[in-house]
Amino acid sequence: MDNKVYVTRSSMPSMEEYVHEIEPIWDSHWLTNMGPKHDELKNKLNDYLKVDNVELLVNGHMALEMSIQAFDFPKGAEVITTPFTFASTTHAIVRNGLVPVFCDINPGDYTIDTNKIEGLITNRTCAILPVHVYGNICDIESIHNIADKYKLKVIYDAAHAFGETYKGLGVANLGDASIFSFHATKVFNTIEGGAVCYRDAEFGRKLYNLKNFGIRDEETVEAVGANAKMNEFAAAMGVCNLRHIDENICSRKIAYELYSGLLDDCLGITINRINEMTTSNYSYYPILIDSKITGYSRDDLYTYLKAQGIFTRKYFYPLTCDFDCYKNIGSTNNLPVAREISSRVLTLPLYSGLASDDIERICSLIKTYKGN
Ligand code: T4K
Repeated sequence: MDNKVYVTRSSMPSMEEYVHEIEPIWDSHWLTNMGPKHDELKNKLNDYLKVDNVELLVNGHMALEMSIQAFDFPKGAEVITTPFTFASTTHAIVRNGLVPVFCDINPGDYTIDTNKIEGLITNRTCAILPVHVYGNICDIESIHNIADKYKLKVIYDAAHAFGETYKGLGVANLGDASIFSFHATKVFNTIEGGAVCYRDAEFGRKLYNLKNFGIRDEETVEAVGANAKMNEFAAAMGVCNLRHIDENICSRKIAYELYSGLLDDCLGITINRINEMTTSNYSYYPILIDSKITGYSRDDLYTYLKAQGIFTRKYFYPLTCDFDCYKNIGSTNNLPVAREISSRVLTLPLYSGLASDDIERICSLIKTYKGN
C-alpha cells in the first residue's frame, strides 16, 4: 500500500464534470485567446471574490510580473518587499528591472513588519509588495497609511489568500492590485493560472494588453507585452473547481483544526494562529520548531518524516535574498526575524480530503520523535 503523504494534493472535480465542461470546446474549436470559458470564469470570479475588476492570466507569476510592468515604474526604482516568500515574488520585481529592498517580517504571522518599512523608504521607492504568506493577511492599515504618506503603490502577492476576507472585506479588494495563483497546488486551481484584481480601469486596460503581446488591434502594438493568456481548458477547470471551493475549504478547515487540537500541547512546536478578523482558506499548515526545547532541529524532523513517507516542505527556506542569483543584491543583513523563522519553519501536509488517520499518524510521529 502507498501510504505516502505529500505537502499538498490538487483538488479536482470528477472526470465526468470536467469532460462535460470542455465539450463545447470541441464544437467551437476555440482553445485560447479570451474565449467563452475564460470569460465565464472571469465573471464567476468577479462574483465569488466580490470585486469589480479581475484579469485572468496564465499563472500567478505572470500575473505579478505583468502587474508590476503595467504600473510603468522607472527602471532601477526600489520596491519594498519580503524575502520570506516563494521565488516568484522577488523574481517578478527583478525581471521588471526594479530593485527589491528586503524588509523583515513579524514573528507572529510571518508577514512584512510594517514598523520597519519607513526606515527603508528612499526617493527611489515606488511601491510596497507584501505577501499574505500562508494566507495570513498583512497589517493592511499600516501598509496603506505608509503608502498614502509617501505616495507609493501597493501590490499584494495574495497567491495564498484566495477567497479570504479581512474584517468582512474580500482580500482581492486590497491595495492597487492583488495577485492570486491558481496553480495546481493552491486552494483554488485552474491547473496553471493566476489573476489580478485591481482598482484602476486604465491599469486594467494596460494589463489586458500586456498579456496579449501589447496588441491593441490587428495593426497596432502599443506595449512590449508577452503571452500570458489563460487557455480554455484551464478556465474550464476553474469553472468546475469554483463549484466545489466552499466544500474544499471546509474540508481543509476540518484538517486544520484536527492538527491544531493534536499539536496544541506539543512542547517546542508553535502552531500558526489565524487572526480572528480573517476568514481563512486554510491553505498551509506551518509549524515552528524550537530546537532548544525539542532537542531536534527543523531539518531533523523534515528528514525523519520523509523517511516515514511524510513529505513536508521547508516553505520558505532559504529566504529569496539568499538565492544564488541574488548574491549581489545589496544589504540583506537586517532580517533577523525572517532568518530565524525561515530556519525553523516546516509546512505539514494539508489539502482537501486529507484523511484524519494521516493527520493523526503525522502528529503522533511528531509527538514521539526525540531526535536522532
Ligand atoms: N507568490 C507566492 C507567494 C507563491 O507561493 C507562488 C507560488 C507564486 C507567487 C507564483 O504563482 P504560480 O506562478 O505558481 O501560479 C509550488 C508551486 O508550484 C507554486 O505555485 C507555489 N507558489 C509554491 C509555494 O509551491 P513547488 O516547487 O514546491 O511544487 P511541487 O511541484 O514540489 O509540488 C508540491 C506538492 O504538490 C507535490 O509534492 C505534490 C503536490 N502536487 C504537485 C503538482 C505539481 C499535486 O498534487 N499536483 C500537481 O500537479 O512549488
